[in-house]
Amino acid sequence: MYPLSINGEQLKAILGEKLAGVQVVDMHTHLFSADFDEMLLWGIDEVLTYHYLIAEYFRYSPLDYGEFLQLPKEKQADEVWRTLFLERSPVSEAQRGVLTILKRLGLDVGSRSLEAYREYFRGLTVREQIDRVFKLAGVKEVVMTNDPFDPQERAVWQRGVAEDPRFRSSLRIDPLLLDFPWAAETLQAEGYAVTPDLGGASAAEVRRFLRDWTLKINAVYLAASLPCSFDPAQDGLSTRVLKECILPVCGELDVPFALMIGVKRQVNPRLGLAGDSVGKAQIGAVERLCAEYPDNKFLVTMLSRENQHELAITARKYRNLMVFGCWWFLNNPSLVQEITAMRLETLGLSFIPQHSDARVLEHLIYKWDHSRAVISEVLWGKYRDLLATGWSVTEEDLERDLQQLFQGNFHEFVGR
Ligand code: FIX
Ligand code: ZN
Repeated sequence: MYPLSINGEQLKAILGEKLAGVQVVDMHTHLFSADFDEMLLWGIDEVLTYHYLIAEYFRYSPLDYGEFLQLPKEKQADEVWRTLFLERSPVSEAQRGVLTILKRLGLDVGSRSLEAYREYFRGLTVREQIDRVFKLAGVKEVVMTNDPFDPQERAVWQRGVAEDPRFRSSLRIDPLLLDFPWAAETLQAEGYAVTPDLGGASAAEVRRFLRDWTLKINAVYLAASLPCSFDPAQDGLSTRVLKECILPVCGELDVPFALMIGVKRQVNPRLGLAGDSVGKAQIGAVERLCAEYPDNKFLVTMLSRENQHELAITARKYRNLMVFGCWWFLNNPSLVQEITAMRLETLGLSFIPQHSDARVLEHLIYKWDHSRAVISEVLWGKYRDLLATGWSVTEEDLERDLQQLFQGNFHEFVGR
């Protein structure tokens, strides 16, 4: 028997404390290290113009979409603040997130003074703010989304990026799968002999491109965000690129391929980034890849709530599949609770419970605060059930399990 076993009363407090103290690895964000200059978004105006909030702003505003999006950022932020915070109570998850950020930064949430919040940020440097936010959010490292098709980002890598161990890289290659002829033009311009129909030596050249970039940026995984119609059983350029280029390079370099499945891009293009939606995908696509490529590793998240159960079941069948995160429209407390409980019941501790998808530095604070609180409640319920059987749970057990969920599963799967 373990003399240090915790009883039910102690468990909640200890678990909350341990979870608050765990330094998480955030395996998918849209953040950048300070060396990427203005590509790293931070500050109150960026927080207020997050595309989640823009979508909610247009639920209430009659303003023309184009007119709004052409306003300077500060004016957009004024509009969002007035509409979503001053004229009604900010009860949505994205609205509440802004308040959590202000509170945790020590600002007076009750003052409702956007000017005072702006004043606070004016006094900071980005490097100071990175340190502060990582500390407040309890984040040890984040994985960036690095796009070799973006000329601005290519220029940064070409001039060289100073190593910051808090920022890991991932190679994001959506255009190769979604619009190969367009991607081929970029590759050609970069000196790879690729034709728009993937003819001749194109496949070998795409592989060379993927290899070069994976090694250049030291990517921990390759990734693509895919539509709900994604189906590698269909013939076509996309399937050829996946099977002849991406998966062979991932296999050769022993790097996982992350599939984020279930987006319906630009359902309302006038909303810009806020115009994407969700659709139910076919789990068969994931099953086939895991079965046909047993030596490849797949990190998978799906956007539709309806796909969550079958995705977890699929992970029971294939150990080369690691399920991660409650993505985007699923990152709401009620859904995180439901999905995390189902995953624990189905997969034990063998999944990655959450990623932030932060687009603005300060998002790390609210996304992780909110997720930690929900996941703590769910875990508490599970440990309580164990105690009820006579099983003992020690503080060391809790530390080990949390380490596995929030750091170890990712690190072991990517092997880096
Ligand atoms: O494709 C993705 O990585 C998505 O997460 C984003 O592009 C999306 O716009 C987002 O910010 C979701 O949180
Ligand atoms: Zn994302």
